[in-house]
Amino acid sequence: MLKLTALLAAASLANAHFVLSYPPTIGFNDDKEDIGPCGGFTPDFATDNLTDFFVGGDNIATNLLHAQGTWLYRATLDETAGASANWTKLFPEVLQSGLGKFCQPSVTAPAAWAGKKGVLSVVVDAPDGLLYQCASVNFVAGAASASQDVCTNSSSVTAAFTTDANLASLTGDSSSTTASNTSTSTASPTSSTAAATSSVDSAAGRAAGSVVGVALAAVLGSVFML
Ligand SMILES: [Cu+2]
Repeated sequence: MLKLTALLAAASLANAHFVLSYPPTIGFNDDKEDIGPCGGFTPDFATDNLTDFFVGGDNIATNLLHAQGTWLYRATLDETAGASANWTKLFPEVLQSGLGKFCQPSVTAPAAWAGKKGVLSVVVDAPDGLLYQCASVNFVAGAASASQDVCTNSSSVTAAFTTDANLASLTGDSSSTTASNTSTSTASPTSSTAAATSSVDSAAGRAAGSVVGVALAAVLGSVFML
C-alpha cells in the first residue's frame, strides 16, 4: 500500500496541486482536488485502508507543488465526511513557503477520540484556491514517534504560523478542541504572540502548541539533511 501511494505520488507530481503522503490519501485526482471536503472522493470505511492516527500527536506529510500555501489539518468522527460533519481543527494554520515536501509532526486530536474511526482532512489555501485531501483513520491512544520514513521536509521549505480567513470557516474551532490540544502539548508557555481571538486562553494554548510543532518540524528537517 505504501508502494502504491508512493507510485501515485510520483506519477502525479507533474501537474499536482498537492499530494497527501501521510496518512495515505483515500484518493487523488488532480482535476477534482478543489472539491471539498476530500478532493472529489468519499471515505468508505468498508474498503479504505485505515491508518492509525495517534491522538497524542502524529505526523501529517504533504508535498506542495506551489511555492506557497497555508495548511489546515482538521478531522471528524463522521465516517462519511458528509455535509453535516462537524470538523474539528487539530492544529493552528501553518504557512509553508517554498515548493516541496513538508511534514507537520505532533498534530493532536481530542483524547476522547481514541478507539474511534474518523476522517482526517488536509486543506491548503494555495494560489489557485482551496484544495482538499482526506485519509480514513483509526484514532488511537499514544503519540507517534518521529519517523524519517514518513516525515520529511524539502530543504527549501520553511513554515510559520499564520491565520487564514479562507480556512477559518472550515472548522467549528471549538474551545474543547483547543483545550485538548493544550493538555497534550508539552510546550513551555513562553510564547503568547498568537493573533488575538475571542478567547485569550485558546489563543495562548494554540501558540504554545504551535511553536513546538514547527520548531520540531524545523529540527526534524535539519536532522534529516545530515
Ligand atoms: Cu494548484
